[in-house]
Amino acid sequence: MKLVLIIYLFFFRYNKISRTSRYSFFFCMTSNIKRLKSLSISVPILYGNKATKLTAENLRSISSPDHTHKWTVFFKPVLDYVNLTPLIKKVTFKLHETYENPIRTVEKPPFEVTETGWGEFEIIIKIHFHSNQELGINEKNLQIFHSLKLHSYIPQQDPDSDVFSVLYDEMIFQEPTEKVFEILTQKPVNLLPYTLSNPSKRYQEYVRSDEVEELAKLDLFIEKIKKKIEDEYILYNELNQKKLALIND
Ligand code: SLL
Repeated sequence: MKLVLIIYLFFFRYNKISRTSRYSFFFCMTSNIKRLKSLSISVPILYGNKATKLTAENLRSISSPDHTHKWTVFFKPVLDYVNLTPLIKKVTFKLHETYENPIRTVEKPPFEVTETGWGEFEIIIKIHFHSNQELGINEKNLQIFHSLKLHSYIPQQDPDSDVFSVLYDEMIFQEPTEKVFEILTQKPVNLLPYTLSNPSKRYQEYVRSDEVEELAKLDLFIEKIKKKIEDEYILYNELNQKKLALIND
């Protein structure tokens, strides 16, 4: 179960450039409020779902007999102690219309919704920010699309174990107001050095220097695996030749 989560995180870190270009959020605005120029604050976030198969025992307590899973969809900062409540007014989760009151509103952490059901569908997670002048967040909400996952497609995994579909991303606050800076830097962890991997794509792509190193390591690893496959292939051909020679003898 933990392993699945690790694999997901690993996978999305590796694919981070494309993910981030799709989901990076920029909060920039024009107002008289003083802004900290040439500075961006990144808030690493996690969103996704956990799903548990309903057993005969806990099925009994549920009114709909066709429900097969219990699941929780959530949005949270990676670091539990990062407090986003001064910035976030509410988070809404838009469920499939087969659910009663499909738009669920959560006004304080934990920003999550737990339900039971039988099918997978896309959940729209909308983060609504406070419109306070001091915060200067022009973009008043941001939308994240999450595909609810109930079933594991990993053959090695026990089909009855919990399923996690958790994605990593970052909210990037560009040129934050002093207030936002103060809120997000109460703990030192939010200030990370950032390098643009491609300055011409300034608005699409942010890559942390340690991630560049990690990507380079992964590339090396991939090369090693490729080499191993090639060697195995050569060996296979040699053995096959020998086999054919023996058959012909
Ligand atoms: C599918 N396109 O067919 C999807 C729809 C809908 C899931 C999935 C309903 C829960 C309830 C529920 O699980 N909906 O009846 O309260 O797979």
